[in-house]
Amino acid sequence: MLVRTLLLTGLLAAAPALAVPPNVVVIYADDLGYGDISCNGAKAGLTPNIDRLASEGLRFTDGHCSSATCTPSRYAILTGEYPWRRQGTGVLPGDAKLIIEPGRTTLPTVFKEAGYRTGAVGKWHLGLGDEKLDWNGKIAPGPLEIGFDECFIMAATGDRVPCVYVKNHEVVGRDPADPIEVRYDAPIPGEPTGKANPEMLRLHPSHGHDMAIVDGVSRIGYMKGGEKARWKDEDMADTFTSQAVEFIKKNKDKPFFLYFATHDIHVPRLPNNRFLGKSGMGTRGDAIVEFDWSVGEVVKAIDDAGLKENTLIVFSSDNGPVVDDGYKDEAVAKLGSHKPAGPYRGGKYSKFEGGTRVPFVVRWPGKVKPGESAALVCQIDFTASFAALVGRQSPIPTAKDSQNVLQALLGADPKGRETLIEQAAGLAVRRGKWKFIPASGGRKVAAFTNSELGNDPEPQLYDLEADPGETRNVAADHPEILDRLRKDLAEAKETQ
Ligand code: NG6
Ligand code: CA
Repeated sequence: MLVRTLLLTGLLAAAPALAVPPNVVVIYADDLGYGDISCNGAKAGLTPNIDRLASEGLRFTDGHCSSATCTPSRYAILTGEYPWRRQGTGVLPGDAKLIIEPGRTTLPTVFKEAGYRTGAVGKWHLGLGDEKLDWNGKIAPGPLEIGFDECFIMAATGDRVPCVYVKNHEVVGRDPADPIEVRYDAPIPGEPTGKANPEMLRLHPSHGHDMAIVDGVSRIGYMKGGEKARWKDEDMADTFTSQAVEFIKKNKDKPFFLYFATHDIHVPRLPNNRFLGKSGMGTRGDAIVEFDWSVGEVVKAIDDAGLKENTLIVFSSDNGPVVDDGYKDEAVAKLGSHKPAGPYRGGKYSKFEGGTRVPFVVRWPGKVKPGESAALVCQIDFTASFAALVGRQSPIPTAKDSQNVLQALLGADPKGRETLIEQAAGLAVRRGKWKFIPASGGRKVAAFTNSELGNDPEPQLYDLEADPGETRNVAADHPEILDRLRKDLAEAKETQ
């Protein structure tokens, strides 16, 4: 251990002068729960590529996204700031403007300023453009204005319009003769909708999702035109994965940072035919198998390029799991004994651990010893931690919630953060084994998704060591601890 620590200290002290700085690849799943991968308890063989990655790396059992939905978690991972400090960081519509200010220090600018080539592939969901964006013109500001050298993305989610890809500043396959119109406030006259034309659908909504019909699936929001530019849901994983692989191949001779954010396993779950039936759990499970394939392809591209030893891969998810998220895809009926959140309570939208405790693996052969870590770490820490990795000296004032937990990410520190604020509809606090959820009104279970939200008129305190499933509220037995965590929350809120 001593030798290892010294080695790491030596490595880090020498970081600015590292002859070959490590590449960093973030593989970011959408809605993948803690228990959705075999190495975290799902049935054997469901996720062989992820399991291999985990067996070659460090698997965290207390790794978190900042929030129990997508946009805020993505805001946190890229800025290092708690999203609840800012208005407008909730789940965004597909025509929202960019919510990260250009010029600000971000996760990608940290790498860019250290001489890395930076790329974003996949789901964006942080807004594009400033006020009213013309999808037929230059799409900016966006990823390129906040630190990425190149991007190939979808604007928001698979279930939101516009259903097109954006490469750098342009819609891929745009056709001036068939302009794209996007709106969220009212239907576009003459265009079919899921609500008015259910006979046109191949996948029906279970709630919401009854607006524009694209590729036989009704979505959130309305769009018209851009027929040739529209994506095919079944090809999306192939498209994003090949873009990620191409980025790796193209940049194998220089240091690079790749942010690879898949659409899987978000709704609508329409995996490619070759994955259908592979999980035995319906299309939600098949989307996990498809996602695992994507992970395998990206890791293979890294290893085949001879970059295995010199690439740090982080694999995680943007929020906890949800089973029925708005389409009749039989996810609930075919779930069987599978536990998407593993031993944790709640999932997407929830203040219970299942909301933000997600799959979390770091692989860096030769530098990170394979194994398991119980350190408390959060994706919000990537900005400060990777700044330290690339030898950046100056603090990042705008990334004030990002802690340098590099030693924990590398396996040298078993503890990680002292405290963490978890966000769903409301906030919760972690300190070591303790979890505090302030008293909150509102429904206990979400109307459609059936997610346990974590609301309770009484304050809740859980001892996660004795009770990982948050079943016994021990607030009355530990007033002093309740007090301590209340103060932690108040202090975090006061930080400007
Ligand atoms: C909800 C959608 C859900 C999903 C979520 C965002 C309905 C009824 N539900 O509003 O399907 O899109 O937003 O998911 O429309 S996230 O992973 O991008 O945060
Ligand atoms: Ca998500």
